[in-house]
Amino acid sequence: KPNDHIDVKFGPLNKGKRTDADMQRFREYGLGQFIHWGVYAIAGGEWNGVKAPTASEWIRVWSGNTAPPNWQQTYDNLYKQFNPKNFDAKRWASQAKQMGARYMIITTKHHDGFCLWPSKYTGYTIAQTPYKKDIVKQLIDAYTAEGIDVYLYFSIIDWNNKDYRTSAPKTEEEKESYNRFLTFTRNQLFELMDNYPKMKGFWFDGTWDKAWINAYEWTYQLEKDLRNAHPGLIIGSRFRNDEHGKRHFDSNGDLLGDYEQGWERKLPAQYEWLNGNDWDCVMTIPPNGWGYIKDWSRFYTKTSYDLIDMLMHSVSMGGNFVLNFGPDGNGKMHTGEDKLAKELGDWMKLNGEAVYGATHAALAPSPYGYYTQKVNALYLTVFNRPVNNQIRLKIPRSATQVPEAASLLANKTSLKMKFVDIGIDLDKNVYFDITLPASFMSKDPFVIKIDTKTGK
Ligand code: FHN
Repeated sequence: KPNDHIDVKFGPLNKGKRTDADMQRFREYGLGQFIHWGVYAIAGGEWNGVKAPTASEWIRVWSGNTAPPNWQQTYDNLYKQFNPKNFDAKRWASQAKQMGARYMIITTKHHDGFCLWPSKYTGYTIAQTPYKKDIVKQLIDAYTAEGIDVYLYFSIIDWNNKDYRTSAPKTEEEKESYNRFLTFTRNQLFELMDNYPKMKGFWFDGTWDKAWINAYEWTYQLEKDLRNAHPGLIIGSRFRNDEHGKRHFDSNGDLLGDYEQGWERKLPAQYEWLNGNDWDCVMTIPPNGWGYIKDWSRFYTKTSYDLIDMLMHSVSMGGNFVLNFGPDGNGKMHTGEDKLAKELGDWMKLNGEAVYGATHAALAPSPYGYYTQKVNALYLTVFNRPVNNQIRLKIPRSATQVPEAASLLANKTSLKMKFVDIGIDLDKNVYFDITLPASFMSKDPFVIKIDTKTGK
């Protein structure tokens, strides 16, 4: 936070954390699913066997000497082939449920401008494809029926709209054109909220262009209007900036929106960096690339171990972890995604209690893994099992929750736990040793549940 207070007129609509039930629900999701789906799925990151050196959903702007001739024209006509015969919204929703996701974010429109819903404000939509049916509606219905909340990803960048621009408009003509674009954007957002009243929030993207940044007064008003029209609506920090061009946080360091949305393919190393804000981490399975990628053999893809590590890292710091899926042009998930969803789901079935509704524990980071906490329970997800099988807890004397008993969360086996006087910093901390039975083996990270009671 800067020391000097700066005058900001177009900062957050409300400062401080939201305390309403919708936001509390968001805070407790723990695990989410992101889905990037659009006409780029037909290409799958390559064309005629040549792999594009870009993220798969950016393939339209594939340039250089590997790009096929007239590539953008080819891309812009792909929608005429979009006919995902294997798409079954209920199957996706059931898979997400099995995986343990509590919310899902769907790309209603990515940077290419193609809309997965039949928007009346453009002709570049699902209604113009051979498939025709409204995909957003099917997904909202199927996921909501599974108890999974749906959020709508919406890209402000729209390569298909001739009024969209990156640089600030200068001439009168440019200003008029950009105003048309702003009205178009606003219309689409209201259309989405009207069409799909069950949606819980917008996940905005592509808001870094100068033209959008300069429209701060207009975006400020739009945020107000969106929130008024849809009580409880959740919007992250990517939507807009203040009048000094500051994005995510205004010039005084105050969060713009309900949660911090800057953790894309990265995680905070320290809890303190987050300033107590709500946040989400969105993550790809390949190193980068959000849309369908046919060939996974050319790079490292994350394992379920990696994903559980990132999930627990996020939840231990009070955030949600959102795993991205990029289905193919026929509506099928990548087989690698199917496998990971199953593995993650199996783990969540045993250990989800340490995730849902759990949050940051005010303890020093553990060398064994990650702490999460609820009222009267502390959870330690162990990734680094000590060779002596003794898990040492270091509890500050100032802690309001005191350990009482320990068990393995997955099978309820109770574990021996005893207070130990290790002879150092006793004025500040108390130590407990939990013994893991030598016979207990686990190929996956495992969770120790520590029942706690209030008191000293
Ligand atoms: O450019 C996009 C990218 O394709 C993808 O949609 C991610 C998801 O967070 N967001 C943008 C980059 O920040």
